[in-house]
Formats: sequence, structure tokens, C-alpha cells
Amino acid sequence: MSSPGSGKTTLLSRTIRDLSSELKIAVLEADIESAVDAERIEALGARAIQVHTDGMCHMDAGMTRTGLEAMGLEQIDLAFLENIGNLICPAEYDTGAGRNVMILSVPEGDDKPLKYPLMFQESDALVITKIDTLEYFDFDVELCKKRARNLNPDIKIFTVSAKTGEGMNEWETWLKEETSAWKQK
Ligand SMILES: Nc1nc2c(ncn2[C@@H]2O[C@H](COP(=O)(O)OP(=O)(O)OP(=O)(O)O)[C@@H](O)[C@H]2O)c(=O)[nH]1
Ligand SMILES: [Mg+2]
Repeated sequence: MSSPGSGKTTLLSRTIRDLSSELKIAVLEADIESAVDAERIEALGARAIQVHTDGMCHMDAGMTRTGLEAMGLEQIDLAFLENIGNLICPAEYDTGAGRNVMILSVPEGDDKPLKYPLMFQESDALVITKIDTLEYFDFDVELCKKRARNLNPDIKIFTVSAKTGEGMNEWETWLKEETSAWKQK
């Protein structure tokens, strides 16, 4: 989950490139219109399904189930669901996801935990991305982390650049740990 353009598809693309030799990854791409994100994922050789929400600003668990069943669950180790770009509605609905991850990119500003608290409360992990642009913006990483943890003391926080690869290792290690813990359930 994240606002439009914060870097969801770019982070997923890099993650798929890095992990596809270890995990069978699939992506459910939710959009109001178009299939551009699903096409970006398919171009990497990963399985992708485009879900159109018919104008709605979020996914729900019924849409997730339909998408996953269409992909064939037995073929998948890790399924990502890229929700509609929006910091409000997606946090209000259960998508059926095992883990909720939100992305906040540096250009959006470090005040977003103050303005959109529910998204931070509902997320298991926060990925602060576009960290390569820090020098151009007045984004205080430590203050942002503090604000997020005030809302959700258990939230895991990663700082990454999907462009340079900085911080990707920690994010991907967490994904692998969570995937194997989930499979042992
Ligand atoms: N500098 C920099 N640019 C990035 C990074 N990640 C994404 N971008 C750029 O940000 C723009 C939006 O990225 P997307 O991955 O399409 O964002 P999105 O959240 O999937 O967008 P929507 O699906 O439309 O909501 C693109 O121009 C990316 O190249 C990053 O880590 N650093
Ligand atoms: Mg996208």
C-alpha cells in the first residue's frame, strides 16, 4: 500500500529480480484502469494478474481470493498484492493479506504518519523508499521512524532505494523469513 507513484511496482520489480531464483513469486496488480503495472511485472518473467476495481479506491478480500485462485496457489511461494495508490482507503479494508506493507517515498515528506495514521497502524512493515533522493528533500528519516513507531511500536522499518539497491538486502531477508514462517504454519 502507498500513495500513487511512491514506487510500489519499482520495488516489486527489483525484489522479483533479486529473489526469483529462490522463490516462486506472483503479483496481483490492482488498478482502477489499465494494465501497465501487470505488464511491467510480466516482462520480468513473473506471474501477474491485473485486477480492476471498477472505480473503487481499494481491494477487498473477495477480489484477492478471485485473483489468487486464478493464478493457481500451489505454484506460488510468495504472492504480492499491489493495492491502489492511496494512503486512506486501502488501510480501511481487509484484503486477506498475511502481512501489510506500506511504502513511503522521500519526496512525500516525513509528516505522513501524522496525517495518515491508520495506514501506519495497519502495516506490519514500512519501507521508506527513494532514499537516493534524500539530498534533494527535507526528509528527516529518524523523525519519520519515530512518528511511525509512536503509532505502531512493532512496525518493521526498512530504508531502501529500488534504484541503487541500497537497503534491498534487509528488506528481502525479512521477506524470506516471513515467507518461510508462513509456510510452516
Ligand atoms: N530515484 C528513485 N526513483 C524511484 C525509486 N522507486 C521508484 N522510483 C520512480 O518513481 C516513479 C513511480 O514509480 P512506480 O514504481 O511506478 O510507483 P507506484 O507506486 O507503483 O505507482 P502507482 O502504481 O501508479 O501508484 C517512477 O518514475 C520510478 O522510476 C527509487 O528508489 N528512487
Ligand atoms: Mg504501480
